[in-house]
Amino acid sequence: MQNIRLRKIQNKIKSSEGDALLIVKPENRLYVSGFTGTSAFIVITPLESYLITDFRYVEQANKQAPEYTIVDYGSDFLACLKKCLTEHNVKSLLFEEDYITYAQFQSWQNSLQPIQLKPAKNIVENLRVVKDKDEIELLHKATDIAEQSFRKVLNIIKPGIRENEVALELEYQMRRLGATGPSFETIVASGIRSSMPHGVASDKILQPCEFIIIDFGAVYGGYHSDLTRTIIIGKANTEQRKVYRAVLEAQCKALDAVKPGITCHDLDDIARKHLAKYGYDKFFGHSLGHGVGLAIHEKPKVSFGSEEILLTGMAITVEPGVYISQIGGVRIEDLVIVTDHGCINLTHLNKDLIELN
Ligand SMILES: [Mn+2]
Repeated sequence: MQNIRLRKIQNKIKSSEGDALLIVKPENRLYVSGFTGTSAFIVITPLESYLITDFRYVEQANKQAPEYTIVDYGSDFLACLKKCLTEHNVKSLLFEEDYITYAQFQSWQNSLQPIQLKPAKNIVENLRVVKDKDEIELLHKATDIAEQSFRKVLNIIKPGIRENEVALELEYQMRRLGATGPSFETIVASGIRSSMPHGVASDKILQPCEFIIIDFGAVYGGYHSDLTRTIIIGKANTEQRKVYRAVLEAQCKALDAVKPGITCHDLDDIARKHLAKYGYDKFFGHSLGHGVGLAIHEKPKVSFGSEEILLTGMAITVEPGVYISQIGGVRIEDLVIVTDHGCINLTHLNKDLIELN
């Protein structure tokens, strides 16, 4: 796969204003090379590809990135980079403008003269947006791990335990099942805290009859899963049932509409309009979803302002929510892959309101 990706990048460089591309962003580096280490610089020219790293990673890079010439930069990375670029007659070097700090830019600009640095955006990200078969399999596995963990953790949720105990248990189970870590800081937001869409687990004690939003995911093979379920300990009251039903219906409507060709704006609008029927749209203050892959949030943006169009092979979340101060919040999130005629939902957990005894 990496060689196909590399050829595509090389074609992009040929039609760009640069002679080479420098990749530093970890997920882009992993995507184009297969290298999982935490420190390396990738240089791609239309004909060559280099992975420049230090002593710690040379052996690993040789194993993981066979498409690349591995270079140990010794003690001076910039001198090594300049030599490599000069040998290939590179006059302008594209760099990831949304990742490099101003300090790095200045230091590179000084050291690499007379080579010009050219800001570039989304060269690799635009390729990452459509997932191939291997990537979909990893997303599937990452989702399975999260779901199995959730089922186990449901058994320990009861009044008296703390939100962060639930989060810890989920993360422990995910690691046991092969995850390299959680996709992000696990959200367990109960009671009035559930009206904070991103309430990470706190030391709040779970109480009966409160909503508990649990938003979490596992990383597997570099790929992230992302799912949310809202549960309750004991029986939900009429208002809680109404909020839950509205969110679930909005989510199902949006899921039914996922297919190639629809704009992200229109998809978002379907869920939002449905919530409006209940008067809840004003409590849905975030986007419907986002792309997921090597990063937890990546293209496309599935939001009201987004004109991006869904394509077969995209991986997106569909996660409407309603958050009412003092009553609490509900969010339901699935991760789906866009297919030629609709989508495959990777998330299989039941979506009826879970009322724990
Ligand atoms: Mn999400």
